[in-house]
Amino acid sequence: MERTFVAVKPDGVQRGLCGEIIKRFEHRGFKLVAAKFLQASEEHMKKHYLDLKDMPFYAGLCKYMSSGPVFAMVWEGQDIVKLTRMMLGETNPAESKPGSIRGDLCINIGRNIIHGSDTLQNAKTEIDLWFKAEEFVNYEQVFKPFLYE
Ligand code: DAT
Ligand code: MG
Repeated sequence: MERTFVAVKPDGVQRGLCGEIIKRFEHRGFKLVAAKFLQASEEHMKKHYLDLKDMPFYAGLCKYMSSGPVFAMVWEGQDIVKLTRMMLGETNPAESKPGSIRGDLCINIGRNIIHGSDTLQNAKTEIDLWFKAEEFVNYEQVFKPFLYE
C-alpha cells in the first residue's frame, strides 16, 4: 500500500469544497489515515514547495498557501500517488479533463484548489513535513476484500 499527501488549498476551503474532495477519495475506496485543518506558515509553505524555489510564482504561491486555512490529509491505497494525480487533473485547470477535480471545480492555475504529491518519494517527504507519527490513526477498512482482489 502507498500513502500520499493531499491538501485542500485556501481557495478550496473558502469555496466549501472540502466535502466534495473528501467524497471523491472516499468513493474511490481510499483510506483516510490522517487529517487536520490548519493555517500553515509561509515558512512551512516555502519548505513544502522548495522544488519550485526558482519559479517566478514561488513567492506568491507560498504567500497564498499560507493566507488561510488548508485541509491536510494522508490517504492510503494501491497506486495512490499516481491515481491521485489522475483524479486531480492537470496543474492548469484549463487543461484538465471534465471528471477530474480541477477539471470540474476550478478555472485558474493559481487557484487550482487541491494539492497532491507527484511522486512516491515526494509523498514521503511531504507526509513527514506535515504530520507527526502520533497523528496517524491505525484501523482496518472493513470492506477491503471488496476493493482489492
Ligand atoms: P501541481 O500542484 O499540479 O503539482 P506544481 O507542483 O508544478 O503543480 O506547482 C505547484 C502549484 O504552483 C500549482 O498547483 C499552482 C502553482 N503554479 C504552477 N505553475 C504555475 C504558473 N505557471 N503560474 C502560476 N502558478 C503556478
Ligand atoms: Mg506539485
